[in-house]
Parts: sequence; C-alpha cells; structure tokens
Amino acid sequence: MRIVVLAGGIGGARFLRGLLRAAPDADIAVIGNTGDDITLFGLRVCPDLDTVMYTLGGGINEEQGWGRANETFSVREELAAYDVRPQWFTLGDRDFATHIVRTQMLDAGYPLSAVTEALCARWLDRPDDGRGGPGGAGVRLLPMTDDRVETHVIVDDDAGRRAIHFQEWWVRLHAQVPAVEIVAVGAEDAKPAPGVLDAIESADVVLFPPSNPVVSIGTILQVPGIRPAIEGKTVVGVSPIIGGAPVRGMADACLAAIGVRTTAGAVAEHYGRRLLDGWLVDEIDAGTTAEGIEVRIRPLYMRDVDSAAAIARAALELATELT
Ligand code: FO1
Repeated sequence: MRIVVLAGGIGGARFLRGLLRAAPDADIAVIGNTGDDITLFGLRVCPDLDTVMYTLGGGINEEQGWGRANETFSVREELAAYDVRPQWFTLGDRDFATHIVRTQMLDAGYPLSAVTEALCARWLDRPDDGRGGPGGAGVRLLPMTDDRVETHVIVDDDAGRRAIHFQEWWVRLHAQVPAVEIVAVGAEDAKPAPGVLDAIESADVVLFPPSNPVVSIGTILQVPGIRPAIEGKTVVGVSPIIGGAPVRGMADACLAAIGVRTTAGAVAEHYGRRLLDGWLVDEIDAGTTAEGIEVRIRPLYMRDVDSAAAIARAALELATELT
C-alpha cells in the first residue's frame, strides 16, 4: 500500500510512528512542512523535518517532543556568554550538528530535498532494530518544497503592528499575542519538491495526522499544485482538536487568526469535502458532523506507540472503506 502523509512536527511524527507499526510493509512518503524553518546563527533549522526524522529514527527527546535525546547545551551557553541573540530558541549541541551539515550542503548548492535525504540516511535507512525501536525503513521524508517559504505572523501589540517569524510568535510569545494574520511568505511562488507530486499521484491513500491545520498542513496545501493533486485522492484526517481544545500546541490561536472555531467539526469543514473524505474525531466529540465528510469516532489521545498505531489503523480502515 502506498501512503502519503502531510506532517507538521510532534503530532505528525508520533502519528507516523504509529503508522509504521500499523502498516509495516507500506510505502510511506511524508510531505513535511518547511514553513516553520528559520535561520539562526547562520544555520538553517528545519524543526518539523527534524522532529519527524529524530522521532522515527529513535533520536527524539521524548518528553519535549522536539530536539535530541541526551542533549547537552555547551554551544548555547557559549553563545549566551557572548550575549549573542536570540536566546529564546533552544538549540542543543547534538541538534547543532544537524543544522551545520544541512547549512553546509545548502551552501554547496544542494536543494533541501537532497539535503533531507542525506540527513535521513543516518536515521531512516535502517531496518527495525527488532527491539521495539521505531526503525524508519520504508519512509521517505520529502520537504514540501525546495524553495524558501517562511511563515510570518502579523501581530499588533504595544510595540506596534509588525510581522514576526512564526517561531518568535510560537516560542517567545507562546502565541499569547493575537495573530492578526498568518502568512506563508513565498508559498505562492514555491514549487513542490521533487517527488512530492509523484508520491501523491501514486498514493492509494493520503492521511492528515493531528498536525496543526493552519501552520503545518495548511502551509503545505498552499504550495501550488499540492492541494489539487490531493483533491483527487482518498483522504482521511485525524482531528487535532479534542473537546474544543488542541491536543498539544496552540492550534486554537492559529485557527482564531483565520476565523475557524476550535472544534473537530469546524476544522473538518475548513478542510472541506473536496479535500477530505473521512475524519476521525475523539469519543468526546461524538456528536460531530461535517458536510459530505464521513466522521468516525475513536479514542484519539496518542499516549504511546500502541495508541498511535490504533489511530493509524482506524484511519487506514476508513480510507479503505471510502476508496
Ligand atoms: N519549541 C519551543 O517551544 N522552544 C524552543 O526553544 C524550541 C527549539 C527547537 C529547536 C529545534 C527544533 O527542531 C524544534 C524546536 N522547538 C522549540 C519546537 C518548534 O518550535 C515548534 O514546536 C514547531 O516548529 C511547531 O511545529
């Protein structure tokens, strides 16, 4: 079975780990959001790609959901000693190595898709370790585009109306300052990365994990060509909203910026029936309906790999039924 998954960071990565367990023989292509990418200290950082790569490769900091396990922070401390800013974004020593390799390759002229493939050779090109480790074999991680797309947030506070990078809004301001608008700068001129449209074309099913519908999946869908390619496919999504609140992160602040209510049904209708065929909602949202979309009720908290696998299995079953 060929599966395409559109993924942001933590929610997408944990869903994928479940999907690998639920469908170990599937050919899985992940289209990763790059709108969160940021250049810091001269290094290109791709948080969502790295979160997927580290999670599937067994190198993620499990408690945090992002960054490396067993991390140290010597470089960060040294930068702070020089009073180098910003200091609101934490990069660990092991993580720095990833950004150094990526930036060297980008500077040498390799596109982000080739760089991502090279980085993933370390994390994903290995069979399951047989000890219950995730193993990422069978997964191809493709950035949504090789072009530069950066999500910026227009805020209006005491310092005045201005555009700031998404990470500054998310990490420094904790999305506490209301977003007037969220803009994926560069998206309209971006081209899907090599392999993206082919993967969608040959997919039996496309899955939307419980990733942020605005700044993760929404950004991927803004890359010209991706949405129309997906519209022709059987698409099943997992609600990132349970009982009127995001499972994690601050998706409610992003939904407010585009005038969508924070409910499982409103998010399904935001995607719309042209895109979405099936939608999984949690038991607490049992009354949810969405016009033209088949809604199924399942426990949606991803407590561990088993519960993530059960959700992935339910998504695949619904997709098979709707195909
Ligand atoms: N999230 C934070 O809340 N604080 C951080 O300092 C932070 C650093 C960071 C470094 C590398 C990385 O890959 C991710 C990092 N994240 C951090 C997560 C990230 O900002 C967001 O959660 C995602 O971009 C949203 O998907």
